[in-house]
Amino acid sequence: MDLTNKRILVVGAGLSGQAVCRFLVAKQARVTLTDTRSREQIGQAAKELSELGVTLILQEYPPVARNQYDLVVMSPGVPLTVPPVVQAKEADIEVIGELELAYAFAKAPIVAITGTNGKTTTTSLIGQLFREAGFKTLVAGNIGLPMISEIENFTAEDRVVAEVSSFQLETTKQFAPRVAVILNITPDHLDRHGSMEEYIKAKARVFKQQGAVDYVVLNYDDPILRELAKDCPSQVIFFSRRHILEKGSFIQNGQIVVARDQGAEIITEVTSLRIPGAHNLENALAAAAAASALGVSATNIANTLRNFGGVAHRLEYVTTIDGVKYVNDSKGTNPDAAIKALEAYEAPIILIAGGKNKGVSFMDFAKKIKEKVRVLITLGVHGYQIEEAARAQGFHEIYAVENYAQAVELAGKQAKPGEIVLLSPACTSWDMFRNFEERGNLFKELVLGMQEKE
Ligand code: UMA
Repeated sequence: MDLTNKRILVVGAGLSGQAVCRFLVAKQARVTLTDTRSREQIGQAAKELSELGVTLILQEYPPVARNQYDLVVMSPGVPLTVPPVVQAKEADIEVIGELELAYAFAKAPIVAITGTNGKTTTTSLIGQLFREAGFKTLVAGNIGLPMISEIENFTAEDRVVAEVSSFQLETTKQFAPRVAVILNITPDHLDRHGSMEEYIKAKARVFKQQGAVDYVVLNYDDPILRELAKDCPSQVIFFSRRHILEKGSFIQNGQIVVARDQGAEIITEVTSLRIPGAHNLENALAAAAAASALGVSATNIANTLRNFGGVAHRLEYVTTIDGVKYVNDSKGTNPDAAIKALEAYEAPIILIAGGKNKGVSFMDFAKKIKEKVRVLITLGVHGYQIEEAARAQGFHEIYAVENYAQAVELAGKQAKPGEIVLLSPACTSWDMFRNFEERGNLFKELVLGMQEKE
């Protein structure tokens, strides 16, 4: 892709848009960046990008007319219904996302991980699998580092492990990872995609352009994915927590097994994994299958699986105070993720939940609350919806609070030794915070502050 002197409009001045602008400037493109935020809101980056020669059009989108731009590059969080996209399509101007742009410059084989839940953990784990097997590895994408900012530093001998979201997949064209992984698909982001069907379609784009030499790793236990397997142009490798498979990764006699054409190999005992919960076992199975497909040995896989301690904000152990364990699962931004968090523990749970709902039902979450939770503390703009759903299930031990300081203090007072205080909001953080990291960090700070006061 020759970008020299190309007139390119970048939409969204967050992490993704800023990285795209820097890349395009380095490629001598003529770059315009637009965002609904103001220069002050964008801060230092706006100044730096201006100095690099990027034209900034802020607090409004520029009109996009025929022959005005050669390309539009979208940030994942900007819906494709915004005027610049609609106008670009009318004017026959190509619209892609950062992921597609990065793909055009990628030389290393890419493992792309998507799914409703478990993406970040699995991406980190696969990254660690390759690194510990001796590969120079880039771990990037939705996990927080835009792929475009590093992609050219990796050669055909290296590995790229990318967490990809349905938002990023919506704007792909040629994107064809060497290994695509779909962990699971349950309702999420329906406010953006409009329907479950459209959401599934977006996820399926991860393998649509693959060829016969590529692999797609799919969860055999997920009926949606078993169905999708029929449409894959690449070689399907299933993983399963419940079934023994002829080929793929699965559990047999308490051990993780990877079976390939060359035969089956025992990797390690399920009990040797440090990451808790059945869903993490699925993440480990998927990671083992993907790493094995790209040449990581059974011994190396076993060593990494035994070492891997998980990622921040995902069932992250914070501390124990007076026999009460505090766990930060701020990344539990949808009901399914929060259900999995609740399922990961045997002890009674004091749950802090709520935030901004993404247009999904809390009914199944409420059923799990009834089963696992002793006290529910709700907050955020849609906390009341979780409260209503829990009451409809006959659960009434609920307190609505206004902020995180109140939530943590109340949780500390309510919890008894042996119990768990879990932040797993089932909602995004976007009503109160910039992102789930900020929310999780505040939770951890408040918990550790409480410990200091002891
Ligand atoms: N904006 C507009 N118009 C709009 C909406 C947003 O101009 O209609 C502007 C905002 O004012 C802001 C910018 O767009 O300045 C934000 O862009 P963005 O939302 O794409 O966020 P980035 O900072 O670029 O981060 C994105 C991903 N964010 C989303 O997909 C929402 C990050 O994933 C990702 O880590 C980053 O690129 C690097 O690749 C975060 C996320 O929440 C973790 N992802 C969702 C999830 O995991 O559920 C999909």
